[in-house]
Amino acid sequence: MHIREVQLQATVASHREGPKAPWPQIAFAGRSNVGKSTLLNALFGRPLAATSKHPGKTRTINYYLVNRSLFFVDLPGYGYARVAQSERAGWGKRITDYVTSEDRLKLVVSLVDPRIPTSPLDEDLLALLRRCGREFFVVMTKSDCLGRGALAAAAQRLRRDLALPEAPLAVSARTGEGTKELLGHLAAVSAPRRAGGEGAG
Ligand SMILES: Nc1nc2c(ncn2[C@@H]2O[C@H](COP(=O)(O)OP(=O)(O)OP(=O)(O)O)[C@@H](O)[C@H]2O)c(=O)[nH]1
Ligand SMILES: [Mg+2]
Repeated sequence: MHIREVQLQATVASHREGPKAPWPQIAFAGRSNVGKSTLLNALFGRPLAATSKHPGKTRTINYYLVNRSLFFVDLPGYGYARVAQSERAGWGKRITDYVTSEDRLKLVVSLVDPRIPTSPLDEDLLALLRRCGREFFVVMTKSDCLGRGALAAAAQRLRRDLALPEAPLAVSARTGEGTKELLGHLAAVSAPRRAGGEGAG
């Protein structure tokens, strides 16, 4: 997929207040600080999404309209300890609500940090996605921060712990590693469905 055009279309607290357009949505989910917003900026080739070295930057659901035909959705990060328990529970509910009830959601890109032990929060997200029958694609962020051997070991661990059919894709917003492959994977989702395929209408 080539991103010719992108703009921030909506910033909302709940997906129910999100854009009404029928375009498919691809959501980016992961723990706070894993690099969702930074990866989106790398894919866009422009710093549209606000990022921070402190966790808890993105607290709303942000919709980016790509090529006037597809939304990339930047979700609030989960697992950020330094917010009130009530707000954390609220985020979990909002993400769960979005994932379980948004018809236009076609794919969830699940971002995981290869530098830390497999997170139960990431396991929870994948369990939710599997329960709802959602398509997902796992990527390891910040690949520039690990040596090749450590990255390969993390990929095997995550594949095993998260019961993935293949090793997660390594990406880096800093070096650009994996971003072309990721866009290639997303293109399959955004391509118009053939007649008779699901998702028509
Ligand atoms: N070295 C390196 N740092 C990265 C990379 N991607 C993100 N970061 C850093 O990680 C920190 C968090 O990035 P964000 O994109 O704000 O993370 P987020 O997942 O959107 O976080 P929340 O909005 O809190 O959920 C920032 O300091 C980024 O510069 C990467 O590929 N390589
Ligand atoms: Mg963010």
